[in-house]
Parts: sequence; structure tokens; C-alpha cells
Amino acid sequence: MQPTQRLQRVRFPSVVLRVANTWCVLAKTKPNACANHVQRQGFGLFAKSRKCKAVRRQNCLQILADCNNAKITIDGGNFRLPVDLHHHFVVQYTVKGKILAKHKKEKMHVQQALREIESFDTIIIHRHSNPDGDALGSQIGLYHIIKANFPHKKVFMVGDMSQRYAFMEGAEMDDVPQETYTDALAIVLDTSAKHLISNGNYALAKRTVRFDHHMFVEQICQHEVVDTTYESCCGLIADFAMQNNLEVPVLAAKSLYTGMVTDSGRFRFDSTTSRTFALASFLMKQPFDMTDVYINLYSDSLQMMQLRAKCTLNIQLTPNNVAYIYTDKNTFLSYEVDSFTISRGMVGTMSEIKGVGIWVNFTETDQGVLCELRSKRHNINQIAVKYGGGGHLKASGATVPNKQVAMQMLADLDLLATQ
Ligand SMILES: [Mn+2]
Repeated sequence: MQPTQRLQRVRFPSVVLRVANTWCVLAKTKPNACANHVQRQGFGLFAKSRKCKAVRRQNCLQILADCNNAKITIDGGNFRLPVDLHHHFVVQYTVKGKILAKHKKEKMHVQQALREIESFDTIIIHRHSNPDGDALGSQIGLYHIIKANFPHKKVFMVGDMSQRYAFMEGAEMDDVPQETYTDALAIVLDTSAKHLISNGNYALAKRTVRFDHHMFVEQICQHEVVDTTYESCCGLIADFAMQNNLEVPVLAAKSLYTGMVTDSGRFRFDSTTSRTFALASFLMKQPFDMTDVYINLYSDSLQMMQLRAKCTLNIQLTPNNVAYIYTDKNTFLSYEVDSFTISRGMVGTMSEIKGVGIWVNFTETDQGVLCELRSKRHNINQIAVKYGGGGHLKASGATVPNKQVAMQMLADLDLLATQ
């Protein structure tokens, strides 16, 4: 079949294609623009103009296509992707930003994930190491959702703990012997790459499933629900529960809400959508103490306030206004905090400087220099990936071997700031 014939069957006025591989580019054609025009723009849609009346009649065709040339073709409203990308995309049909329908494949993924959970008696939940509110929140949330809906199942949570989020209720991790994995389902949450998973035993499980909202780096599990349109993995899990009519107990709701708040920067980041609020509203139907969430997240000890002040005094600027803090190992020894508290915890001190669009927090540790990169508008993810890290378009991290490499990264960010 010719691709042109496939295009004629696109039923909705506009198409937004989200590929969770790398950041995507939005191409919005002019009214009457044809798909051929889009093809010439290099967005990987193949069609001849005279045959795409169905599209032309409609006022706009939006194509969000993978900028790494994923070679996307349209097949009767289905989007055909290279096999390795197949599990990692979501298609939404939208009119003026309103979602009309979702690609049925996504729904299938969600339903299949539920079937995987249903068919195992032992389930072990993993997430990334150095857990943040979203990793722990989704882990605790999913744990209690499974326990509430399938009381007979044995469910475990594994992984390291971070000082910052140790306050979260139910955050005690289990010690799971390797032989338990033989007949178990392992679920990996909020993690884009294998080396970031806390506890590599997940690979021993009989089946593996992943839920994630990071940009796609590699396939980790046999079944994957990866959707970058969610502000948090907690949002994805909340939606998973809602779509499947699963009971969400109070502690699950509180944990998922906590992760939604932290990963969306208190609903401020532009990953926040109407769906974010809809899911927050869904969770808030449970009577958890929201004030307790905020008190734990946003009140600091005097020592932390003083540490923040010290970090603020250490902010420096590159020629093109990239803000950075470089903390060597000795600087924070007297504060008795872990490197994560400095690295992830202090990057925000640079977020509201006028005229600064990119900022990075370097923290020396025994394992190398932790780099937390942030931006207001630039895609800093490409730089994080270049140095072996990953994350999101405007919030990414990497660990580099030494200060020299960290300064190379800073030079790259400085160059990026001119673009
Ligand atoms: Mn997350």
C-alpha cells in the first residue's frame, strides 16, 4: 500500500504524534498545506499533495515527529514506527489542543500491564536509585494499589533510600532474595536507563514491566508503558489506576500526590496539564492530609536554610549567563548531608535569576561529579545525554568523572545559551 492512501484515512483535524524517544519537534502546517509540504520540511510523513484532501479539508495538521528521523509513516490512522520504538510512543488526536481520542495502542499497553499484574502472585517493584518524590511516590502508590485490589498477592518494594524523602510513609524497603524473582513479575518505575535502576535483580524476574515518563533511552522491560506527556510517573500510575477502575487507598493517593507535586514543581513546570489537575483531583478524593505533604516537602531545618544561603553565595555566571555552582567535597563535609541533598536539593537556588535561562549544579562525590542541569526554555537534555546522563528536556542529570569534564559540560551549556 502506498503511504498516500494511508494518509487519506486520517480522521481527525489535527494529529499530534508524541514519540518518547528523544524530544520531538512540532510542525504545524498552514491551512491548506499538504503533507508533501510537511515531507519537504523533513518531518518524516510521506504523502503526495493531491491525495491528501482529507487532511487539506481540515484546517491544520500538526505533526510532532521524532527529530532523530524515526521514519514515521501513517497507516490508516495507525502510526508505524521502527520496531525498537514501537512500545514507546503515544498518539493523540487533537483539535485546538483538546484531546479527542488516544491511540488505542496506548490503552492496550495499559490494559496489558494490568493483565501482567493480575497473572503474577509475586510482584517486586523497583525504581531508580537516589529516589526522589516521584520514584518513591509511584513505588509506594503502586504497592498499595496492588495490595488493595489483589490482597492475596505478595508485593515487595526494593531499592536504596534518600535522606530527603525518608519522611514518606510506607517507604521501608524489603530485602528480596534472588530466588523470589524466579516466578515473579518485576515492575520498574520512573527510570529511563538500566544502570539507573536501584537493585539489578529485576532482570532475574520471569516477566518485567516498566512505567516511565522520561524520554526514551533504551528498552528495559518486556512490556513498557512509557509516556513523556505525563508530568510524573505518579501521574501515570494514578491514570493507570483510574482507567482500570482500581481502588486507590489513602496512602497510595497521598504518595502519588506527593510525586506529582515534586515532579511538577508544585504544578508550575510546563509539563503540568489539565490532566495533571484532573488526576490530582482524582487522588484528592481520598482523605489524606495535604498539609502534611507540604510541610514535609517544603519546610527546611535551619541548617538547610544556611546551606542554601551558602550555595546561593557560590553562584557564578559564565559569559553567556549560564548560572552554576561548583561544590567540592570539602565544602559540605561540616553539614552532614548526602550529596543528593546538595546536588538535587540546591539546583533550585538558581532557578529564578533574572536573565539566566540555563543553570547547572556540580557536586563532587567519590563517584565523580554529579551534574544537575536545568533550563527555562533550552533543551539541555542533549548535553546531559552527551555526558552519559538523561532525564527531561529542561531538567536532566549526569555524572562525569572529574572537574575537567564538568567544565567542558559548562562550556557546552554556555554555547547552547547563545542559541
Ligand atoms: Mn519522575
